[in-house]
Amino acid sequence: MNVSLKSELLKRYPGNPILTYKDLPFNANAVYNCGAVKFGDEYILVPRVEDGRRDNKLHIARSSDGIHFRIEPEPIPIAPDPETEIWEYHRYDPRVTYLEGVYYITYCAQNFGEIVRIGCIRTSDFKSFERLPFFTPPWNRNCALFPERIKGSYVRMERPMNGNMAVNLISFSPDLIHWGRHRIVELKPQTWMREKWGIGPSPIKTPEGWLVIIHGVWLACNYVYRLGVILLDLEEPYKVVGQCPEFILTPREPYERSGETIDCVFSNGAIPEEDGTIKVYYGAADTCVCLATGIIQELIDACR
Ligand code: BMA
Repeated sequence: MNVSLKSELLKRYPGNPILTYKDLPFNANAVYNCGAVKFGDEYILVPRVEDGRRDNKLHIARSSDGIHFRIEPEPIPIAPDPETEIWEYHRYDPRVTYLEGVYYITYCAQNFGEIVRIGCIRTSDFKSFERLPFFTPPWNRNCALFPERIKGSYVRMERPMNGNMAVNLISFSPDLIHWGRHRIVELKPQTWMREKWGIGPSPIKTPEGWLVIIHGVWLACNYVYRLGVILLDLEEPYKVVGQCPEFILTPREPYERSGETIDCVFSNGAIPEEDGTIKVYYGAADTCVCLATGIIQELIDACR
């Protein structure tokens, strides 16, 4: 692979950021990293909101054009884990997947002791939400479901951690409760993702493979978060069939370079459109929500 892109493949919406703490009807520190999905004619974002105590909650934001969003003042009501009755203190980085007629939201669930694992809720109307048992054991902070079963199994990509070591896995389940048959997803390491990488939004099915937007982390004076793209095999999704060696979005604008976390673009929500474009919603500097667009075929070609 010897791609040299003429420019980054994602193009920023000129009116960025599209959501900031000023759009919230209460005192808050930041709003960023949102899950995203089309619900009928409506665009729905599920942003991470840091309130005035800097506690993390998940909210719903709605839009008719995918650009101007109205955020609901109350966080999503999430019950304690049905088995352990543990109620996590912070919820963040939600990923929304439409699967067999239901919207699943996987998110980071973190308690006072800083233990972090994946929680999962589901909804069919974005008004009432049902909680599933904890989706992973501790320590895990990246998890997205695939939007359909593969060979009869539910599939997810996840990233358990061991200290600073992280490994990306594809796991399978017969029932969304018991997970196993883990397979490692191995990329060709690139400098810009040297420290670690992980899944962004849930995978998008294309005729040429599962298109997966990822984030990659490089340690300069601080961690620098960038976005990239890979293509996974449709039937055996632990096999990487394409990888764009270059990043597709890197922090350049002031709202990406300065904020709560400097030099950070991070995405966990994207919406493919019928005209072949994709809207990628990303958190900038862990402070605000931004939008970038791309052309799906260009992303696939860059992976090939
Ligand atoms: C990751 C996650 C993201 C965050 C990023 C940069 O580990 O916690 O929510 O945007 O770090 O701080």
